[in-house]
Amino acid sequence: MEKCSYHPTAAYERPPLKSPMVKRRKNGTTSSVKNVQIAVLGKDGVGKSAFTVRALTRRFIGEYDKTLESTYRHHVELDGQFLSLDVLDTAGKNSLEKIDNCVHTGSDLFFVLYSTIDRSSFEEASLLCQYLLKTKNVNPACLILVGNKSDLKHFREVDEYEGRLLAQALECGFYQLSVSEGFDDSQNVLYSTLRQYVNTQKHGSPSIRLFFDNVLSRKKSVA
Ligand SMILES: Nc1nc2c(ncn2[C@@H]2O[C@H](COP(=O)(O)OP(=O)(O)OP(=O)(O)O)[C@@H](O)[C@H]2O)c(=O)[nH]1
Ligand SMILES: [Mg+2]
Repeated sequence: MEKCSYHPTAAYERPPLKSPMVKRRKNGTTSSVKNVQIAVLGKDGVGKSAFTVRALTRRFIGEYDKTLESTYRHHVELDGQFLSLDVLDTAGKNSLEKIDNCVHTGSDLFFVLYSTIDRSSFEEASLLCQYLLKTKNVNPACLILVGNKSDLKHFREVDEYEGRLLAQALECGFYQLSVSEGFDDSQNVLYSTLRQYVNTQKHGSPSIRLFFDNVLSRKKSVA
């Protein structure tokens, strides 16, 4: 179901799309390619770059340039639908301008990360989510709260139920994981979200409540 290419490019310079994008299968049939713009947000150090690279390439790279903001272009085939992903891995201090930019450059999905060993990052994630939902009118179905670093149990400052409660209050998706422990949890978070997004686009928008009843009744924690 994955991957054809992996190209970090400069921040906010999302590559222009050729329209219409069509992919030819081996059997000669063609299928349109859907572009999905994704923004990864959260306080510095919560694991945004680690999550992005892990979900796209399975690799875990311990240290990243802290000021480097990158967009990764990646191609996947999911349930017969070709997707061209542009994943914006934000870096540095969050600002309203930066978040506005993510919205205005047309992000379809927002992953907001916090670290389970840093309560202030959870508070910042909460503010970020509220800003996206209330001020920027982002659909909660397009917002996913992710608690990272669940492997560091002895340093834990945010319990899983707190993340789940916040997500329920905001009606957004929620996962808790450890990016460092394996690639499958990060990929599950990405692909489950993409699958839901593509289905919603295909079959019309179900009610948000129905959507989150589905999401929240599935296994919430992949940790
Ligand atoms: N133990 C543990 N460490 C992690 C995990 N995820 C990321 N890290 C580490 O946390 C540190 C920060 O990760 P980054 O991916 O650079 O965080 P970031 O959010 O991109 O940080 P900025 O780009 O500075 O905003 C690195 O040392 C990672 O190796 C995890 O699940 N568990
Ligand atoms: Mg980073």
